[in-house]
Amino acid sequence: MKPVLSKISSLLLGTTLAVTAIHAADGELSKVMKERGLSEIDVIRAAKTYNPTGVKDKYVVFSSGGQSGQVIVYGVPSMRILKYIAVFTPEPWQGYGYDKDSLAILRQGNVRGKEINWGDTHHPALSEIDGKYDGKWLAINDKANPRIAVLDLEDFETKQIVPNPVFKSNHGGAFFTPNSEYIIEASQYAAPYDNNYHSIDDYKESYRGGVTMWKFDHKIGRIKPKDSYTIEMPPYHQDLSDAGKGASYGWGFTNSFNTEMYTGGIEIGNPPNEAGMSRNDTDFLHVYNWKKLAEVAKDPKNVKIVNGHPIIPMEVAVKNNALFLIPEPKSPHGVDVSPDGKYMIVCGKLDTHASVYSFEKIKKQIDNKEFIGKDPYGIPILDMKKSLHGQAELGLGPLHTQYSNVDGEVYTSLYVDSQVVKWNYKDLKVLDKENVHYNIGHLAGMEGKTSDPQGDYIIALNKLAIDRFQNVGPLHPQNHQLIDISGKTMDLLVDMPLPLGEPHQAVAIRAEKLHPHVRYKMGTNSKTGKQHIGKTLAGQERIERDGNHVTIYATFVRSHINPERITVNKGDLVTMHMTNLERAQDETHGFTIGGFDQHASLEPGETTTMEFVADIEGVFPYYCTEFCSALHLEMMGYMMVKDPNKKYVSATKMKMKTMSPEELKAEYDKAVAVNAATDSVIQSVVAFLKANGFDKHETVANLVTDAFDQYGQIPAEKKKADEALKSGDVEKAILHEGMIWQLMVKTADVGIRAKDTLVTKIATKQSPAAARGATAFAEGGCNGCHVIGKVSSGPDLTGVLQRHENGEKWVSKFIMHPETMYDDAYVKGMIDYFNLKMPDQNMSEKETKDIIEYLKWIDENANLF
Ligand code: RUQ
Ligand code: CUA
Repeated sequence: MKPVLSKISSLLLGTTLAVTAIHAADGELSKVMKERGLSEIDVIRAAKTYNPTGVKDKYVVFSSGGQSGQVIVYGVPSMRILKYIAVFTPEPWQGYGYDKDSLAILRQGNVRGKEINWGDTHHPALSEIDGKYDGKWLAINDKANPRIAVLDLEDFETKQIVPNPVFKSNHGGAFFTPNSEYIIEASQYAAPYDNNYHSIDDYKESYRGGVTMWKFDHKIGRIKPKDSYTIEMPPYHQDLSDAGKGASYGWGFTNSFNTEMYTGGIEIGNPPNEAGMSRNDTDFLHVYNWKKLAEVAKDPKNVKIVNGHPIIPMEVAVKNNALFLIPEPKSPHGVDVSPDGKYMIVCGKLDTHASVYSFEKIKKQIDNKEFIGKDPYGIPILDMKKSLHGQAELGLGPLHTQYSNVDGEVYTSLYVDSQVVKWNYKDLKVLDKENVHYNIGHLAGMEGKTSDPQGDYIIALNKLAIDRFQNVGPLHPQNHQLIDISGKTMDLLVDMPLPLGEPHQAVAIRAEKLHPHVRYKMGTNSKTGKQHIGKTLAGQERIERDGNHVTIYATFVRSHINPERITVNKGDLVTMHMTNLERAQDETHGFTIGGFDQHASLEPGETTTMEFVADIEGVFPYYCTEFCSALHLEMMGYMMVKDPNKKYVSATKMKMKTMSPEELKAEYDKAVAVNAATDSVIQSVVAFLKANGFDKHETVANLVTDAFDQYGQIPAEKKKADEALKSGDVEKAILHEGMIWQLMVKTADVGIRAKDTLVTKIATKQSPAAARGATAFAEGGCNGCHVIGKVSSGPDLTGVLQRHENGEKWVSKFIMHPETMYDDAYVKGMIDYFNLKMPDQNMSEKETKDIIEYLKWIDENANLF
């Protein structure tokens, strides 16, 4: 065997399985490699990122969705997309912006009373405790209409949008402070704080930059605008920010460009912005003590109120020794604080260096009031050289930096060179470079900006994809590339096309830190987390009319919507409260009424409301939009809108052949008999579950609860069937019996899943050999004919070792050389019965031995199959 194949196989299969599997893999693997033109290193990279079905990722990434106004969730290392979360943009799948409750969240983002239905998301941020991700909340900024949104990681939904009352754009947000006390939002393009016209000639006087510190309530996951404040800053274009931690806890850092305060005018013959804004050799890193300023802001004397929001004027911040500037190489981009908070790395797009600032050196100058001067607004300037730990020459266009688990080791993106550079910010040495395609912007490390970076991988978020993917027209997908950083040198593993927005930045968290739930407490408004006013339980469904306001309390459960007929008058305001009564995992129902631009997604236990004016006459089918069950298409009803000013004549009834009483009775008897038979299957499953202590296993117990949710509805249905029969309405009785059968099928469906799960939990543990045997049995195709516990296209193998004298030998021989035994009387009989011959599956002696062990394990657990 080729050594590389054994290496690959052990990667793919784990060492215990390697030896057996190699036999199968050797020929097959080289064949596939040849056919697909894959090199050995390709296969190793594939093995490093491949997740077999059911296997989950180690990290979860939250990426900004750029101009889509959404958040994209995917896994690492598989790079499989898990979800798009609606944030600033209506999103129909989640019903976001289409039902009343989510629309209320979207409308929180109105700017000056105007509806804004998109956003330019840049920087997602995960909440932190002690500088480490806690997996509770996610915040993200909208650069275009300066806003911050908060998402709850218990259900991955947007819960709050907060517009900035004074900024006209932002960029340097969202960034959490180390204990999620605040979320930092820095403005980008300086503009007047008020909403009035100010001539561009008054730029220096009337336009301002700034940093808003949004107070965050970590317990409930909401920004508290009333307790928040903004630090006024000069009309430089503030850019990215980061919060100090550890040694620099309490401080914030925001860099800037256009300290020239250039205002363009290309149309009147002035040189363009890009020339005027990059004229100076240096711009300013803003250093501010947010902790102190939070106290300062509490005294009304210290703030001025603009648009109802407190601003700390620059002179107040300066007087309190809480705002400073340090020169930084021109047009910088990222400022990234080290895990211990002692250093901040600033990269300048137009400079080949990364500048490593030392907080200790900065603090010393601040404490000694040692300044080289003041800017035009009176803010003290520190000496750049005295603030620097040092600079490292990295390459062209350095932008952003991420930290790793190795002390001093960092990764920086090089936009112009299209590279990631690995270097050491302590000794300032470059260690390795890796090419990416093309023009990388941000890069995302695994918890790479926390005080506990994990290393493992770096994701390159490239600005251009060019020729990497199938051409889908002039608008190309985005390209995220996964790089393995666990070795001495970097290794680019895989490309992922992202067909949405320009994802600026992404943050990655260990998957084990996330604990999302699978269902809501019954009747929850997911947007508020509280009980919904429209919560409706089974039996409480109703339609209420108050003047021309019709309120419907509806429930959803596989496979019907209650009510199924709604008649309203043209012009009525229709409020429909909908509760998904399901407890079963992933049993979401969707809801729409055609023609009214309405859609809702109802997760198990959720209640939501849609509201619209029924302003057109007609008949409007409504239905469940999620394929939720075998009778999903039947999950429908009609809304009929009548014009109150019109007279309607009912149609002449058609004459159709009806069934005779005898035929009806026969159908009824059949329905009852089928139900009795189905029920006995259910009872046998129930007996099995009880006998094997199902309630000791939580997942099984949950499934059984789901099953009994359905089963519990049967007595009421039976009562209706019997009443109908008694009153002579056999037709109706048949329909109720039919409903009983539906409920039984749903019960059995979940019940059998519960039984299978229970079997895996209580069966004796497989020996390594038996486990290998199970794999060989499945992969060798034995299960095509033999189903354990059942006679299928071949005999049941439970007890097969006991059926023959010298059973193990007999079975081994039969597996390895079946053709030599076709004349054996028993085998002959079987061939006749099944009309099939046991084929030679080319099992090796080792595999055969393992299969025998597997068969022994089956016999040990025969009672479970
Ligand atoms: S940015 S490519 Cu909007 Cu974060 Cu740097
Ligand atoms: Cu409910 Cu489809």
